[in-house]
Amino acid sequence: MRKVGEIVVIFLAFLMVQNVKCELKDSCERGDQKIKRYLLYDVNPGEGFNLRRDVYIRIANLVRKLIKVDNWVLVLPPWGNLYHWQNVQYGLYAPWKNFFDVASLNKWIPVIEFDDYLKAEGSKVGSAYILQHYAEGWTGRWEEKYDKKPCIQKHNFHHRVGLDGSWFGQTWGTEIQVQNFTCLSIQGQASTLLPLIKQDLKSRSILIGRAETILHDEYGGKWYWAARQSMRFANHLQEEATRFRKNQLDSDDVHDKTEVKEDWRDTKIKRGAAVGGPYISVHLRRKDFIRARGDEVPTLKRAAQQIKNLLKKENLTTAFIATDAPTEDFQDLTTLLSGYKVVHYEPHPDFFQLWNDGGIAIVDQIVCSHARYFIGSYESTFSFRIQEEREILGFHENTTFNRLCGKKASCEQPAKWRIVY
Ligand SMILES: Nc1nc2c(ncn2[C@@H]2O[C@H](COP(=O)(O)OP(=O)(O)O)[C@@H](O)[C@H]2O)c(=O)[nH]1
Ligand SMILES: *[C@@H]1O[C@H](CO)[C@@H](O)[C@H](O)[C@H]1NC(C)=O
Ligand SMILES: *[C@@H]1O[C@H](CO)[C@@H](O)[C@H](O)[C@H]1NC(C)=O
Ligand SMILES: *[C@@H]1O[C@H](CO)[C@@H](O)[C@H](O)[C@H]1NC(C)=O
Ligand SMILES: [Mg+2]
Repeated sequence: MRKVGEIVVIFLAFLMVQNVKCELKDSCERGDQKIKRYLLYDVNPGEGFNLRRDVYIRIANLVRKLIKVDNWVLVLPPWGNLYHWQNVQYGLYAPWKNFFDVASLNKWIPVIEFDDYLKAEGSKVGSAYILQHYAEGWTGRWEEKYDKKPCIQKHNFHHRVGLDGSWFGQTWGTEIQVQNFTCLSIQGQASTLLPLIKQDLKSRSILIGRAETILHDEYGGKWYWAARQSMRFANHLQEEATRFRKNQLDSDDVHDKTEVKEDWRDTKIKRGAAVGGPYISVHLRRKDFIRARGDEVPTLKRAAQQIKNLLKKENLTTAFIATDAPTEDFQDLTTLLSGYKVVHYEPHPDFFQLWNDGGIAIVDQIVCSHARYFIGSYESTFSFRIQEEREILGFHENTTFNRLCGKKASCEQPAKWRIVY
């Protein structure tokens, strides 16, 4: 009888341990359905679209490491009215599928749209960590570290008394309830966060705020490029760019030798194999860059001169211009380039209605990516993303890593971040 009692006690203890384990570690199996955990992230509201694409790669690679241990899913942060998207109504948020092929992202790591997260989990998050630098700045030599600290920058969250200590905050147009809210001073890269996330076993969902604070694990390395290749543009944008190239620029993938595989994982790039359409493409960044990078941004006259030289050098007569400049400036540039065919993408109002500033910018980028020769703007992430696209398409690097010079007739050219496998 004693024996049976002992066995029962041991069995109960075993059950309890199992239970505790399940509660602590949300990765416990229920049937064959592994419990999902969600990583959400957000970026400083002031950052533009193309830096945000870069932050995605940093976080996606963190998730790549997390899914080795647990069943993590990355929640894609909706696109709000970014600083440059002047036609997007305040408070409206667009899903990633408006701009990217989400099925293609999913071939790299598991991702879902925020809307689907809300449907599955409701507007709750276990822990939020808002990243910040150390108030005292860099301390001595470089070391990776993080510490819970008082918040030093503005954030959306506020404490509400009486509700089990939860915090509440507007996030992408939805009020999110956060159980544990922490500001985290950090210096390091994405994987610096691994121990923190692995220790936080109670939270099924974790939100990382101000994710641009952490660096890449390896910018330009193998995993950088794998994540980057998974970021294919949405079909409706690719098709628009294809139509435009065909109609306005006599350019198509067969002649240009820029055909891509259905699945980016099957792609093996032959450098220099891409020819590109019979035009040069220019990304002429203006607006805030004129103020912020004055000496490095050319006047329209100097830009026109450089474009003419390139057209002669490439023995071409057509220049495609992507720019955020006002229409008058584009007209002036066209005049300065008289004798050449100067092409600019103007969307049909229906297309604009649907995909807005973000969609147009991507069509501009795709068209730039397929040109025989590309020249971009100094330190513009918009230009950087075009250069990457050209790497993926297999262009010779001489036709890709070029920038317009500002005041000086010759200037330092962009670093060649070549694709690696
Ligand atoms: N359509 C279009 N939009 C542009 C162009 N250049 C800049 N923009 C807009 O301005 C934003 C620039 O911000 P960002 O993406 O951060 O790139 P960066 O500021 O150049 O590094 C883009 O996201 C676009 O919305 C362009 O050539 N064409
Ligand atoms: C929140 O923090 C408290 C105290 O550190 C901890 O006991 C609790 O498990 C945490 N909850 C979650 C969901 O992380
Ligand atoms: C330049 O292009 C023209 C027309 O496409 C062609 O006839 C000519 O041979 C080219 N010249 C050189 C030097 O490639
Ligand atoms: C690329 O540029 C370098 C440096 O200007 C030059 O030496 C090389 O010949 C170029 N290669 C091709 C294929 O144009
Ligand atoms: Mg920017």
